[in-house]
Amino acid sequence: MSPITRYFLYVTLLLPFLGHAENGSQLWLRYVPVEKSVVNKRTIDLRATHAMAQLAQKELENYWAGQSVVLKLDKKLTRLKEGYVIKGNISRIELVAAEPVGLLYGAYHLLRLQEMGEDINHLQVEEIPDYDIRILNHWDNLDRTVERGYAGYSLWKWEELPHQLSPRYEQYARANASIGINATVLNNVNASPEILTSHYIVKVKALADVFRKYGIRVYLSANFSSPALLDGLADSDPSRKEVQDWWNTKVKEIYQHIPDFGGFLVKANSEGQPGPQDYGRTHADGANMLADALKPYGGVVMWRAFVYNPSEEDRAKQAYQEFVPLDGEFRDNVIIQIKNGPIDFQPREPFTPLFGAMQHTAQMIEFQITQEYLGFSNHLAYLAPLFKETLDADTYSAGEGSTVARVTDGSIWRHKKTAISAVANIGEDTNWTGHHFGQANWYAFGRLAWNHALSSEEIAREWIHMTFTGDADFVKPIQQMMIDSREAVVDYMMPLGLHHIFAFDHHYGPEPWGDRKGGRPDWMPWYYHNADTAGLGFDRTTTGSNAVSQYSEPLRSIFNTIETCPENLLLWFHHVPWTHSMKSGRTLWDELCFHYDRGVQEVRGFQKIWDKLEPYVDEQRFSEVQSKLKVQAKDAVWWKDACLLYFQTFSNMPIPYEIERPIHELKDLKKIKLNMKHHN
Ligand code: BDP
Repeated sequence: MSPITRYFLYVTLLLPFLGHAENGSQLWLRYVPVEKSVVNKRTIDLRATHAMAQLAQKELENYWAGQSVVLKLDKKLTRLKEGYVIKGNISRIELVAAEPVGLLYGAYHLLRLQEMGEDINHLQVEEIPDYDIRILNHWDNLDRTVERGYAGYSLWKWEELPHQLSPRYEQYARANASIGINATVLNNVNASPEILTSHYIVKVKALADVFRKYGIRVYLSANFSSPALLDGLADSDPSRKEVQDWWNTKVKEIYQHIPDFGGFLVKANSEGQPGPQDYGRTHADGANMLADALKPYGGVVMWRAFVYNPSEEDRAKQAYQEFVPLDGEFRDNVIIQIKNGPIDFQPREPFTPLFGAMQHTAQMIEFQITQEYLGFSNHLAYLAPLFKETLDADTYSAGEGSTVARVTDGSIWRHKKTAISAVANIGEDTNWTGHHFGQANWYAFGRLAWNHALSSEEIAREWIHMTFTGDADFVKPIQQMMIDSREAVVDYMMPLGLHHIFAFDHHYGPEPWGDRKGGRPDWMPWYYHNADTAGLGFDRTTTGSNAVSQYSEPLRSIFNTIETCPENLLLWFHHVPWTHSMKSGRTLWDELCFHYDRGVQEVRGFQKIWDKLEPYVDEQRFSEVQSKLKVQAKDAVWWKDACLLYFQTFSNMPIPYEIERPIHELKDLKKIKLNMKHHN
């Protein structure tokens, strides 16, 4: 190669990655193109013709700096599903999959090993995904606002589609494929019926065509009243033939454009959305109607269990009461989509007792990656520990070891398809997620959907290596900070099982005193914390709302008894006297104060860790994270002062002298009204 060619190669290929400031737009995909000298020495030999296999080959051609690789398809290896086998020694690697997408996933596996500096000379890998459908839920509206989205407008530029394709569509698909995500719901569960018009279906098709290259199937949230709203049917009663026919025709139209369309996600009879109960029908009647329309094409209905009504009944019990009696009535292409906790994506909840309680119905988890209740994109909160806490929780529904992961991944009860979902935190922001560390939560969801046995530590380590650097002096403290971060948020917002004491509209700041005139009681903080002069917490024991009865033994008794109830869920299940003696020997009141203070101190600690590591991080990302940590530190003090000063009006006990004094007055904090309007 002439010096001029070499220089040219250097400038075009390498410089953009070396000299330039980073802005987070590359996510964890900061692969460096391989040098020509390497390319000459190794081959990426493809023994298949499928376009996705070619894409796998291309990714390795461009970025794999190791030995030669041969990629093969072997359709007989069905046990691998979308997974792969990698075997290799110092001179040659063989990557085999049953499906073309398996080769793509295998290619990203190799690149991850390379990025992390792992041994690539002795490879014996077999990877099989734990769930068939690994899906993101976008709560994106057609006007490009994003419900509970904190990273700018929606990525989907509906007004430009189908003619113009933003380069970000492909980048999005590639990022998902690199972590094994294979499906996406494009629109908000509070679904606008318009998404099902012919006008929008061609736009959806344009996106589906891009995503398909990376093995990603498109799903849509469907508004249950679409037949009436779009085409003037008298109603959308699922028992009427005309309504079923409407859906059959609509589904046929969708599949004409999108032959691998995944199916529908439905929020019905929940928070004002229409549903089968409007006509005296059940959730099963509604879900089955859609399932029947999708069945001939292999489509799936993801029917949400997030239903509750203002009533005398504890909100935490309602999904179980509604769905358990319907077990066995759903078609086999219906999966019930259940939020990890029984209330609503709080910083900490016990798992929803519905998990494992319906043995004849497929169930899937819905996590929330977007931080609606964990400080938006302002707070650093690594969510893998939260996801793991639910996945690893033992439901005891089929005896010991029936974890939420195992009752949903098909290993205890076989169902046709298994799935796992999460509400995305992605938007138009340059760095995709608003906070650079928000990327780690997208990454962690994908990795856990692929393999729920991975540890939070391992996932953090991978992400840090690929997103920042592999230098141990950086990786170790940042990994620790990430691992601690979710608990820090719990501490300064809602420790010991407190929940939903957020400001009414936006769910960002504290408003434990909140009480909207005429508002639904089950949207009011006092409904959840029940503070009075006797104590604090929601009594869900057998003498209270009896929500404990929805859990299998021995959990029911463990939760029911104040002495055995885990302290991190104490106020979820019990109304506890202020003077109750905690395991530490402190009173409940003192313990509460210590948790709030610990949360504040931890965030201050994160600031110190981050500032000290400035030399390891590029300028832009360093200063952006630094500013966000400042906001988080201020917010943590705001939370602590608001909650302690307010609860103190009930406990009438002093804040222990060891902890920092409040710097706000309760009356001033009560006046704060953030302009972040949103329906609850
Ligand atoms: C709540 C959100 C609301 C969503 C709802 C849901 O506040 O915006 O529409 O969940 O999941 O967490 O349907």
